[in-house]
Amino acid sequence: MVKKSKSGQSSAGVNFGSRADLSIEGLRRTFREHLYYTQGRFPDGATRNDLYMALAYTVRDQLLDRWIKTVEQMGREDHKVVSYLSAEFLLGPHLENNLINLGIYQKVCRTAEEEGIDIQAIFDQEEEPGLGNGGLGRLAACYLDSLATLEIPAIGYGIRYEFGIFDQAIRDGWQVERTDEWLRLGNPWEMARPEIAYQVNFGGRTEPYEDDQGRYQVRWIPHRTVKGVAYDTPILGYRVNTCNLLRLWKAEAVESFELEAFNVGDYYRAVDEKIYSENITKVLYPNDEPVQGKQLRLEQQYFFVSCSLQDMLRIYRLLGGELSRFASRFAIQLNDTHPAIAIAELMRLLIDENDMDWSTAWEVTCNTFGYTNHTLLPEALEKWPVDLFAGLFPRHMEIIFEINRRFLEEVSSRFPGDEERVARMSLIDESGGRYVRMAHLACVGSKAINGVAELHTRLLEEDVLRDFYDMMPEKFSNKTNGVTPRRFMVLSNPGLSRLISGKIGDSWVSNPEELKQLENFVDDGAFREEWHRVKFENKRKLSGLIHARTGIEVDPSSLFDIQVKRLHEYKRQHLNVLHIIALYNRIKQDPAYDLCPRTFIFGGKAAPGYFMAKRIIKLINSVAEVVNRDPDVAGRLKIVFFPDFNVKNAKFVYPAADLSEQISTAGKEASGTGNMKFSMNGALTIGTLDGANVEIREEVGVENFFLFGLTAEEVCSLQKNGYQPFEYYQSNQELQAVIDRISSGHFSNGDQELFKPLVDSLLFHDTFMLFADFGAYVNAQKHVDQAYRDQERWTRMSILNTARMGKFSSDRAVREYCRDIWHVKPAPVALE
Ligand code: F58
Repeated sequence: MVKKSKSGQSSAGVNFGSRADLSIEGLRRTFREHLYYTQGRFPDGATRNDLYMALAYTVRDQLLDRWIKTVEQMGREDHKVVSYLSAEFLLGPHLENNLINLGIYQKVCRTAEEEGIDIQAIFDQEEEPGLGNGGLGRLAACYLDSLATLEIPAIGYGIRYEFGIFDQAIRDGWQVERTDEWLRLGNPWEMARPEIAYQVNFGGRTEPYEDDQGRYQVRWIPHRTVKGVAYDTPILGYRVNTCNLLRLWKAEAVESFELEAFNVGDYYRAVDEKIYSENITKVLYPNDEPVQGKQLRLEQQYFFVSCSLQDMLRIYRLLGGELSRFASRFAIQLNDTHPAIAIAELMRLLIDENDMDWSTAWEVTCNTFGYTNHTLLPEALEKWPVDLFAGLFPRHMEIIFEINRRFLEEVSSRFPGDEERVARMSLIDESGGRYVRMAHLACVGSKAINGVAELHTRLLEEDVLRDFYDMMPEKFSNKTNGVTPRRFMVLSNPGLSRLISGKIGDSWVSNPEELKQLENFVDDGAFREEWHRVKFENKRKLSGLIHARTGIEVDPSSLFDIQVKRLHEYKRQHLNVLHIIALYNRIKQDPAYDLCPRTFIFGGKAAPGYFMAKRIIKLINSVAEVVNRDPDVAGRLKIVFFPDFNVKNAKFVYPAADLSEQISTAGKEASGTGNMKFSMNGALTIGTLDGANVEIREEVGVENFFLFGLTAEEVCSLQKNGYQPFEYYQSNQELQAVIDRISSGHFSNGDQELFKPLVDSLLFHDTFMLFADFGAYVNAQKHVDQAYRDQERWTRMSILNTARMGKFSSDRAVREYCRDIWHVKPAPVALE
C-alpha cells in the first residue's frame, strides 16, 4: 500500500508534491500552477473560464489520492461493491459541492477574496452536467453522494451524453429548446480512460454450434460493433476519504471498421461509420415518459449496460474469484427498467462467453440484481416491440424467451389452470402486437423489487405488479426516497445552515435526524426572528435572479408560492393556474378583496413533443402577462415563469419558498423529491396524499401541512363510477368563471382557440381530476392565506418542517438499501 508522510512524500517513493496540500499556501500555489501549466495563462490574461478550470483542477487534485485509494480498496478481498446502473445522472455543478465535502469552502472563498477574485462568478462559470430529465436522474446523483458519504464502495454506471437535457428559453410565452453544449469549454472533472474500452454488438443473427466438449452452444454473429470508452468522474463523500467512481460510457467507432473502409479507398464510409457509432451517446432523450419504439434509445440502454457488465466482469477477474460467486462481490441496482436488459446480457456473458450452465448463470443473475420502480402510470411502463428487440439483439431475445418459458412454467404450476394470469405475467405482451415487458423482466431476474415511497410500494403490490407480489411477496420492499442535505441544505442555503449549526452544532449534516433538536428553539423569539430574516434574504436573492432572467420585479415580502418540477398533466401545474385565476376574478369582482400578497413562481421543462405540457407553459405565461400588468391587482398578485429550471438554479429556488406546491393527482406521483427539498428548507407544503407527501405530512405533523384532495382510493373509485368533469363545471360557480375566463380569450388577446385544447380536455376528460379537487384546493389555499398573516405562527411551522425532515436524507435511504438489498457494509478508506 502507498503511504504518505506529512511532507507529502509517499512511502512508495511517489512524490505527491504540493498538489495534495490543503493549506492556503498550497492551494494558492496549485491554482497558479494550473493557471499557467494547464490553461497556459498568466493571471492577467486569464478569462473567467481559465480561472474556473484552474480552480477545478486544484480541487480535483485534492480528490485524486482519495479516489485512487478508494478504487484500490474495492479490489481487495472482502469488500462488496454496489453498481448503480442508471441511464441518467443529474449531477449538478461539482465545484462547490466538492469544496464543501472537502471542508475547504470557506477557506477557498476567503483566499479568492484576498486575491481580488470574484468567486461567485467562477462558480457560475461551471456548466452543469444535465445528464438526466428529472427526479429519477437526480435521485441517482443523491445516492452517489450518500454512498460515498457512508463509505460504501460503489460505482455509478451510465451514459456520457454529449448533449444533456436541453436548455429552456421562453419566447413569446412558449418554451423554446436549445441544445445543451455542456462539454463546449471542457470538463475538468472527468478523466478519459481510453484503455478501458469494450466492444458492444448489435444486430445480425445467432448460430448454434457444438464446442470441443460436445456441448450445445450459441454464437452471436453481429451486424455491427461499437466501442464504449470509459470516462471517470470522482464522487467524494462528505468529510470522509471515500471517493467513489462514476463511470460514464462514450460510444466510438471500432478502429477496424474505419480502417477496413479506409483501406478499400472508401473514405466516406469510414467517416460515416464513425458518425453512426458516435450517435449512440450523442443526446439524452428529453422525455419524462418512455419513448416506445425509438431504436436509438434501446441501443443506448444496451450499450451502457453491456459496457458496464463487461467492466464488472473484468474487475471480478482481476480479483481471481470463481465466477459463480459474482453476486458476493457485486450488487447491481437497476434504476428503473432502462437498464433491465442487463439481466439478459449477464446471462449471455456467463453462458456464451464464460461457459457457465444455464441454472448456475440464472442463480448468479437473480442474486445480483435489485430493481427500483419509479412510476405508477401504466403508460410509462417500458415495453419494446419484439421485432425491434430481436432485430437488434437476436441472442438476448432467445435468452428472454427461455427465461420466460421457464418462468411461465413456474407460474402455471403455482396457479394451475389460471391462463389469464400466465398471459398477464408473461415477459411478452401479446394482447395486441408483441412487446417485451421490461418491468416483468426486471421482476423475474432480480432478488429485490422496491417502490420509492410507502404509498407507491403499496400500489405496486396491490395494482401495477400485483401478480408478481402474489407469487413472490418476499422480493418486495419499500425504500422511500431521500435527498442529500449537503447539496440541498449546506450548499443551497448557507444562511439557514449557519443558523442551525450555531444552535445545535454541525453534525446534523451527516446526521439530519439531529435537526429534531431545533424543536427546542421554536419558542425562542430571537431564533424565530433570525429564521425569518434568513428566509427573507433568500427570497431577496431569488427576486434578484428573477428580475435578471425575466425582467419581472417581485416583492420579497409577499408569500412565495412555488411549483418547480417537470411539466406534466398529472403534476397539475394547471390546477395551480386555475386557483390563480380564481383569485384574480375575486379581486376583479371586489377590488377591496382581502388577500395576502403572493408571488406565484413556476419552473420546469416540458418534453419537446408533449403538446399539452407546452400549452400549460404558454397558459402560465399568458395569465402572467395579463395579471402582472393589471393595476387592479398590483401589489397583490404576481406570476413568474422562471426559465430553465435545473440543478444550478434550484439552489436559489428551494431556500426561497414559503409554500411548496405538491398537488399531483393522488396515486400518480411515485414519490416526488422536490417536496423533500422544499420542506427541508423550511417551506410549508400544500399537497395531496400522494407519493412521499404522505410521509412528509406524518413527519412534520398534520398541523404543519396544508392537505387537500381525493385519496388514491377515491380517485380510483370515482374513475370507475364514471367521472363527469362537466358536472363540476356546472355546479361550481367559481370554477365555471375561471374556465370561462380562459375560454373567452381574456388571456390570449381574444384568441378563443389557443387554450381550447386544454379547456376541452378538462371539461370532457379531465384524466387527472383537477375539477374534482378544485374546490378543496381553493379552500386549502384560503387556509394558507390565513396562516401567512400570522408570521410568528408561520415561522414556527417553518422551523418545525426543517426540524422534522431528517428521515428524508438520502443517507437514510441508502442505509436501507445497504441493509435490506445490497448487503454491503462501510469500508472506510485510510490515506496514511
Ligand atoms: C420520478 N420518475 C418519479 N422518471 O416521477 C418521481 O415521483 C420520483 O420521485 C422520482 O422518479 C425518483 O424516484 C422520473 O423522473 C423519468 O424521468 C424517466 C426518464 C426516462 C424515461 C422515462 C421516465
